[in-house]
Amino acid sequence: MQQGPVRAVAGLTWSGNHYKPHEFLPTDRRLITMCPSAPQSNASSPGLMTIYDLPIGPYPARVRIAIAEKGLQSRIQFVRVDLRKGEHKKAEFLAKNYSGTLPVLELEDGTCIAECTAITEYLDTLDGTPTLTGVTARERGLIHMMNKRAEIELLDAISVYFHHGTPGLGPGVEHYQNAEWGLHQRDKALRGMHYFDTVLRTQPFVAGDAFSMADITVIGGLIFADLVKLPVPAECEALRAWYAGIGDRPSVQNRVAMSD
Ligand code: GTS
Repeated sequence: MQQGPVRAVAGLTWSGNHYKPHEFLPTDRRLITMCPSAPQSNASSPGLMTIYDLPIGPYPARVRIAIAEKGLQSRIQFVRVDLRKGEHKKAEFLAKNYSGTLPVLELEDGTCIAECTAITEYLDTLDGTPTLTGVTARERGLIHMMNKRAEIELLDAISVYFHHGTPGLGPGVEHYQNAEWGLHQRDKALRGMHYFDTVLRTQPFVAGDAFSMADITVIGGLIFADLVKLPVPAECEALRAWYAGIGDRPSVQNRVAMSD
């Protein structure tokens, strides 16, 4: 695990416990793995944090949207991890996240926080004015309930479908697949879409009257649904309208480009 402050330096590649020079110039950062993107701020600014993720990933999207909603871009640098190469299952990455999943937030002191909900909670309370995870006990209870429901009934189900019911990340990474389980989870996700449609017929946002972490998780689910070509059923009109509207938020629109 990395010790001491993280510093993004153009032209350097992370090599386990230090940065080493690239053997070629990083003209196309998408070709460079486990490599920091250009820092969004002066690298010497206090509190610089690192997100290990993949720009187009649905789970990474959750944290990227939260970062933008909180206006924290200037305090984050991104390091790309290549899932198809299985970099997330290598010892170097597992030392940061035992579960071998993206994203991971690394603090300046080397502390690593995995799991989108935990990362979002951390970022949201960083400035003492949470806007995504609720303030009152009632808000927090409802947001966490709906967030977990969005994971179980939608996003995680689609993820299982991707990894089991489709070729997933490919034979080099997918060492066990159970197609029946994958298709079962795909059907669960479709039921989940109908559930969230019902919710959004009676309230503007997933956990009530305000945009929250729970909305972000449903967005992550629908981003993943797009990737695996699992369209929201036409009869889910409220969910489709909500998704169309929420897709206009700058945090959603700019999530992939955020690390360019
Ligand atoms: N419970 C985790 C969280 O909430 O952070 C799940 C994270 C997760 O599954 N992330 C995906 C991953 O690492 C990233 S992405 O598919 O959305 O890009 N998948 C790789 C794998 O092997 O599971």
